[in-house]
Amino acid sequence: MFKKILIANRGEIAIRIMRACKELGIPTVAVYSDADKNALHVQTAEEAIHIGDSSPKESYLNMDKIIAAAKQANADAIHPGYGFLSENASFAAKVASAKLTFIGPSADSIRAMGDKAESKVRMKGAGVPTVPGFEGTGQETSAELTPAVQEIGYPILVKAAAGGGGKGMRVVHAESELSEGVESARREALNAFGDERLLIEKYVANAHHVEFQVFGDQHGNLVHLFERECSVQRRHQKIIEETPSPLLTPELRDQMGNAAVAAAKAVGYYNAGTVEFILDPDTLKFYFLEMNTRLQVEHPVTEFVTGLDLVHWQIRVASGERFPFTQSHFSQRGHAIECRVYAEDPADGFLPSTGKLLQFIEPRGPGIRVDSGFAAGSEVTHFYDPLLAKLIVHAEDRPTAIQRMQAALKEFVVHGVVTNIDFLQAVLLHPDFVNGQVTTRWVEQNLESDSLLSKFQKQASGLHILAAALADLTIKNHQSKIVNQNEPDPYSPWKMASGFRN
Ligand code: MV4
Repeated sequence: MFKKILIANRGEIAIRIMRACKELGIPTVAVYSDADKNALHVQTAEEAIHIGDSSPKESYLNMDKIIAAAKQANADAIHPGYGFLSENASFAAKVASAKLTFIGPSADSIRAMGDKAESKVRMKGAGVPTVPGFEGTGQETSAELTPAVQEIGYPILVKAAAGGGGKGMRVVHAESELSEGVESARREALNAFGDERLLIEKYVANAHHVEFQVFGDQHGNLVHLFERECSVQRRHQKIIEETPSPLLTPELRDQMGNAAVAAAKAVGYYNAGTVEFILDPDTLKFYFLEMNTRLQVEHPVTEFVTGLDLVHWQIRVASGERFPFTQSHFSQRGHAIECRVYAEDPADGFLPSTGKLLQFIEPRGPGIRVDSGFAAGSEVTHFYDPLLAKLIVHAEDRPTAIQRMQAALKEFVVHGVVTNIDFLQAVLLHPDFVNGQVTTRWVEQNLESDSLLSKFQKQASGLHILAAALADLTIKNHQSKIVNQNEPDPYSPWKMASGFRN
């Protein structure tokens, strides 16, 4: 087993990984940028090494500085978390060349899945359903494309082969838009990825995003850990995730799970990964989209319903241990939902909100988990993702989980920055969500028709200023009494002030 692990990340995920290390008795090393010198992840680790200024390029994305820090601290493994270098095949390879263990899949698996054209060909070969379309050569002009596109039928989606996560995509509805759509997608792909290759697919409109967690060891054992429904998202940013998906039947779950395992095995996958599908709610046909070769933000819902600690096992299989469980060991117990609490303003175009957290009280109770990287007094800066916390609940069934989430969101007190908490409540209350009918375009469609946002427009910004001033006073009072800020204070003025916000 490893003697010491460096965590090449920040915020809630760094702290989540440190908890697993602590349980395994492995000391941890944090790395941090200028902006993070007082961050919680730095205080949570046994050791911390400063790696550069606040811009990610100079710190959390700097491979050489991170590897040097691991060497300096005498760590023998690096956990990349998600984002940053987690899906960078060169980083995984460099870590291995430095005689350190990358806690994740092989560099080859990362590379194979990073190229959407290559991965699609491999998936087809492995019998995994993919969206009808084509990839490859002969795409020089739209004249050459026209006959092939006619065969697929409009609407089509043009994607960058080097893309992923929705970057560089264009929907084309008719032949008259084809050349413009292809040319602009090609320019954008070249600009963003330095690679102008494109994929062309039938556009599956109004689909659900259903992904499967997979997990394997380095001895060929690989299972799936069921699905996560992630359709509540806006501009490719997920907002709410849950498991089980309200849409899947046991038969469909088996088919998709088997396809996910086949997809992972086709690239010799080990460690934690996620196979993304789109699911057409009318035909219940599903199609492979891409595989994310990392631990995902929303992994806690899977941990709740399967009882498996994914990070714990990531570390054990990375050290060469066998994964002792087979598929039949796992079942889904109850229902779990995750809400991403962002420091952003839904009433102002979801603009990120920065500042000092004057008050930060997380909900607690049976079936409630909060993964966060902040505490009262923490600074939210514009350098990093505005995710404040992940609020995850687990209950016996979906209606009870929704109620538990609503109650927990009501108890979550954040002052000093604007949050999306009221917006999350509005989604949870919406009949489309309650009925499990949300598709990937739902937030944008409902925001455009204004039914979700209208209640926030009225919320005058003056109230926030007043609230922040009051919170500042409260915090100073609390500090002088040395009150544990993790204990909700039943007499807090925030219990009353929160009435403003409804
Ligand atoms: C699609 C699609 C519809 N039809 N492909 C978005 C990100 C990338 N993973 C691929 N994506 C999509 N590919 C076809 N042929 C719709 C999406 C899509 C989407 C997929 C998953 C989650 C959210 C999404 C939001 C918009 C579009």
